[in-house]
Amino acid sequence: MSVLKKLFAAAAITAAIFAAPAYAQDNVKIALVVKSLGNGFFDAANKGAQEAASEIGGVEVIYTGPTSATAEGQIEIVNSLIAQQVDAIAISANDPDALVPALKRAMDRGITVISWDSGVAPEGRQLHLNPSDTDLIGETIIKLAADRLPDGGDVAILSASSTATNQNAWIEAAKKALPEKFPKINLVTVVYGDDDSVKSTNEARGLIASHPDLDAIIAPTTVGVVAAAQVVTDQNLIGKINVTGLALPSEFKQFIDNGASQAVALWNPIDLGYSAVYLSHALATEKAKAEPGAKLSIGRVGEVTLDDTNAAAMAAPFQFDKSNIEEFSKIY
Ligand code: RAM
Repeated sequence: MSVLKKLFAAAAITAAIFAAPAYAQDNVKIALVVKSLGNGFFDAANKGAQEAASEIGGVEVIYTGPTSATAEGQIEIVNSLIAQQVDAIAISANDPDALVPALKRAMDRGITVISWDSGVAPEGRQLHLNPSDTDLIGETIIKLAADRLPDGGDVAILSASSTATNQNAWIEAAKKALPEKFPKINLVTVVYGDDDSVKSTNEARGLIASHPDLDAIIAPTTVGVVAAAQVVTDQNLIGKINVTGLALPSEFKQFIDNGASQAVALWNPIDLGYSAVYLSHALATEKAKAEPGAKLSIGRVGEVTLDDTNAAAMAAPFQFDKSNIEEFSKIY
């Protein structure tokens, strides 16, 4: 290379370095805080989160959460993430209010905070990403049971924790849909398994023991639905009690195969984790602003529009049954 060419090349490199936005050279640290570790749904979301990180480049995703699904455990984690000076926190919250002070502290220190999957109150985050429309999910979980009960029947809900924002919103929506759209379905009770397999198993056993006429258990949690289907299988109640709700196909396929369940629903957890990281990065690097009406890109997944509480919803839930669960069980 001639001296002149070398000089030009050096100048071009210098120009490129200075032209690049500051964050392109930084390592943007995004913490994906989940309700609890050891939950396959969140492991799948983390897959998508890591995918977004490598697609964007210069991003480190820290996957973290408490060992059990409590707000206290998440508050401790948020405090340590503030001390570590991460750039963004994307949280699926165990409580809409209890986390607000800690998350406010994070935002006061310049950390971007979003919630996804299970939200925090608007004052504790910049935006919230719902996997799907709340009313639609509420109606879907009842419809899944009602479709198999043409003459009506008794159903019970086995939820996650009693403070989980997402499950509580879905249950409220389900209760709203019942009298209008499913008048023959009788919701006998709601119990809470805390997204813990052992507690969910015990709660499912308790439901069956105290409601001998139960026709269906609806679990709007991937942990609870597996526990309930296992109990129905173990107690030889297949054909008597239909288990349904929100399930991860890879964990639940066996219960569609053995008939403990006819059908379940869910959205793509990989896309959800991907989108949470995508949005966190856009806000943290000031490529996007969270404000009502804003249309925000979520990369390969598309785009979402923020409502007047800075919340957005992704796609409609997808139904899994004998015809397609095998195929989806290989993906998530
Ligand atoms: C569990 C969690 C999560 C929920 C899914 C459907 O894994 O409670 O928050 O979205 O179920």
